[in-house]
Amino acid sequence: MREELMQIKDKALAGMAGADNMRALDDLRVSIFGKKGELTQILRGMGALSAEERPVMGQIANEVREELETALEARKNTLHKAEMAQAMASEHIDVTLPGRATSIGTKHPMTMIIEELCNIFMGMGYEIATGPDIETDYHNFQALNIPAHHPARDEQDTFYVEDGHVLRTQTSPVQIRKMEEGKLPIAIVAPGKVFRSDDIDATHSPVFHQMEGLVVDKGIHMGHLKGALTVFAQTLFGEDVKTRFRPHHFAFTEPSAEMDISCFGCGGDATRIKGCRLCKGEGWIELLGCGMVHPNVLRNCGIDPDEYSGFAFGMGLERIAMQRYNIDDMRLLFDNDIRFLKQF
Ligand code: 2NM
Repeated sequence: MREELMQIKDKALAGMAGADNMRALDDLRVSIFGKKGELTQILRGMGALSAEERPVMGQIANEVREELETALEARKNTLHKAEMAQAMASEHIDVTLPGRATSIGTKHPMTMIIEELCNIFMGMGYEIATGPDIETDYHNFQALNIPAHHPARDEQDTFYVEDGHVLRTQTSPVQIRKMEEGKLPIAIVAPGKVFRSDDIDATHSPVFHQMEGLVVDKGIHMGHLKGALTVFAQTLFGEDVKTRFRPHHFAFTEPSAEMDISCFGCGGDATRIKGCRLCKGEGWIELLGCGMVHPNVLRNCGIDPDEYSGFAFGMGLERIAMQRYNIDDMRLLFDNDIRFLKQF
């Protein structure tokens, strides 16, 4: 047994010296001291020895164990230090490197305008309504008192898609759908994309944005229209802004008008600032179209025009964004150049 113990010791010490990483050293530890380890087996066999031999062998076995444990610990420390040193050399972090910036997005100017206008109208008690971009010919034209072959259909240069559908040329079909639901009174604004087959230039795009509004109740008249739209204009452009209404024609309203606002560049006095860039010397800027909803339109939606009346309005949003943010070319709003967009 003494022989065996010496052999185990020599082999273990040689093994430790040869173990060049913590993993190998730990495997070696298990092969010596583990449950089935060589030294463990020997110590277990002690019970079979005679009473004289047991204390002698026991002492030798304990000395061997202690010596191996000490050697193992020493080797462990050496390997640990070496591994740490290597990790420090290969994994060091250069804390002086500049950090990686996260780029945070900004709102698109059109989004900001839509939110600003929605907030103004919500403050006046209107709800926001939306509808599909692809509409039936009925909702986009016929219900709005624009029959087949009406010149408005040519003017608008509509994108026709398959079986009786069009890309909506205004957001009015949203108002039609709201009236068809039959819940009265109604006070809504409908912001969204509209589509017209226009060539692209600094002031035209085949895709642009509109916001239209609709109020239907008993006793609604032109005074409500003028009051509501004047409050809207003054909230958007400042309370000194004046409005004026010029007669116009739309198929879906009667009477119809266009609303101008006094120029916020020259304060409405175009003679004060010679050649005012905003109103081109007019003193007024056209802002929107409006009118009293045509009785035919109400009837088309199942509303009795003898009982109810309403006003409606519509405006292009790109022009408002361009004035608001001093942008001189509409294409900039659609190019999606981050360098341009993040300025706002
Ligand atoms: C405009 C101008 C005038 C309008 C009319 C309707 C509806 F559905 F109630 F008939 N919605 N929007 C309207 C009226 C739109 O845009 C320049």
